[in-house]
Amino acid sequence: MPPIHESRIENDVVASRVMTADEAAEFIRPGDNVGMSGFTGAGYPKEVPGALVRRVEDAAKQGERFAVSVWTGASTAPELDGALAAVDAIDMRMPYQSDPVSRAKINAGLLDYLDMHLSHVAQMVWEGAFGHLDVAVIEIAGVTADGELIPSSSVGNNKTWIDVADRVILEVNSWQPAALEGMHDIYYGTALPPNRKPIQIIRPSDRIGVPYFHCPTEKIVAVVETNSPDRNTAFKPVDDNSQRIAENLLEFLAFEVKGGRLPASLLPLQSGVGNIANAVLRGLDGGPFRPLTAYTEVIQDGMLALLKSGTMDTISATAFSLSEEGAADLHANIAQYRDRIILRPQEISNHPEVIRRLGCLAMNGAIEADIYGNVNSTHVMGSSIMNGIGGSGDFARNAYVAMFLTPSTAKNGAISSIVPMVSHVDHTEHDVHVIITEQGVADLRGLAPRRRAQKIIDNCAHPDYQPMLQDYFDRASATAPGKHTPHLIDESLSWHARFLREGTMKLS
Ligand code: 0RQ
Repeated sequence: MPPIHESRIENDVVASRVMTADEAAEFIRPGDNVGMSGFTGAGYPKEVPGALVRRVEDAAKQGERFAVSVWTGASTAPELDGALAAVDAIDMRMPYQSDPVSRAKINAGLLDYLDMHLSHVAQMVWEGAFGHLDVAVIEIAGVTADGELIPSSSVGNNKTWIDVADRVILEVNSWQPAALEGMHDIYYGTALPPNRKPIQIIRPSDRIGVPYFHCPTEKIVAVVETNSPDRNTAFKPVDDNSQRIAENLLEFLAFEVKGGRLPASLLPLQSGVGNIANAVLRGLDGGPFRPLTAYTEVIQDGMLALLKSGTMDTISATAFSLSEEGAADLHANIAQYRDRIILRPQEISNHPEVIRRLGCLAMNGAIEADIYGNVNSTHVMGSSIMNGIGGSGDFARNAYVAMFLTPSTAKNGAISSIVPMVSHVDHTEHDVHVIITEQGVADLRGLAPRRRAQKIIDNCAHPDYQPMLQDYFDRASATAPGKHTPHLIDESLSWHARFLREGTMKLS
């Protein structure tokens, strides 16, 4: 472990609980529900998961199975999700992951995965829908003299985990900048119905909470000091397709502004992560839309660049998701960023009420979209999970304009991302306003299903697949029993058409 340069624990009671990660992991028992910090590779515990893996391996040597359920904010890192999945130490995982080892286990049927809207998690835990949370393992950036916990590079569900867990294990990571203190806005006003009050955010810059997590010191059973970087995944260089998708999106936004449907400074942006999002953010930098704001989940490199250049005013999110260079930039220049960044619990960053009120412009990725506008963000071939829905549904369902971005083909052109009927639906035709590929833009607003189909085929499909999709649509339109959303459904095999086969039902 790299040397620890400074202690960040100013409270004596908390300092008295410092121990090794192996000692701390003793507080986790087989069958426990464990709430871990971590969101898109930021702010996850760096040492205790490895110690837990060692316990699991020791148990296996004795012929015993040691597994826990792991609840997080979102995706973590190989040393948490990957390491635990590799030794089959996870019974149930929720609510989002993007780890290749976990993905393989989930798709082999060896790991139960609950893929949920990120805004739903905290309320369902408070409701008791998943049982009781036994232990919370939370990375923080420090502890104040009063025993307040300074959040780390992600907030996620940490407030809820600390509130509801019986036992709290803290990892105090001195790699995280001390100047994170004050950037967070932890809201303690949530309640279950019928006692809910309005969330008083009317601009992304509004603060409604406090900068710390409160945790009774008697719940803190172990404290581990660490000095380890976040996952900090490098970005792939922006490829041609991502560049063209970004250009199409920017052109669409310019058209909306020109038509008076969006203000010149746009509306608060929400952006998914990855190559395309990065290209979009780059395209906005120094452009005509300003001052921009973001009400989003994650802050990636491109968003920091927008703050730096002055194109963006404020970002509200729940986590960073930076490359190594992005993290170095944040750490070096945190003084100029810190007043313009707010990190909130994910139940607030993704709150439908707030997203709808602010009128967010949602930009998320898709695996495939169908000709009627249904979008699949999560499954390959209908049965294998890729990552999960994450916050895309929270935003798309409530956005002012819900945009989905995808290259028109996958796997070097072998697969069309525009299909007749998606193999799995995450975002229904009712939630999807605009589809954008490198081929063009399909603005679906105001269009009935068959008009949407023609627009998506004409504007978004790859030319190699356009004739096949047109053929499908033409034949479906000619032969389907219903002409509202025509599909080719094999009546000799279809579950739904069995009533027609058996003559027990007639369509009106
Ligand atoms: O697989 O890496 O094995 O080649 O899917 O695809 O093109 O690299 O795109 O990284 O932007 O991911 C929807 C998965 C897109 C992502 C999705 C294969 C493709 C590749 C990844 P390989 P790309 P991206 C904010 C919002 C849901 C969560 C979300 C996602 C891999 O955006 O997880 O939006 N979204 N959260 O080859 C078969 C197809 C395919 C396909 C792509 N049609 N068929 N494979 N792939 N299309 C963040 C959070 O919520 C935390």
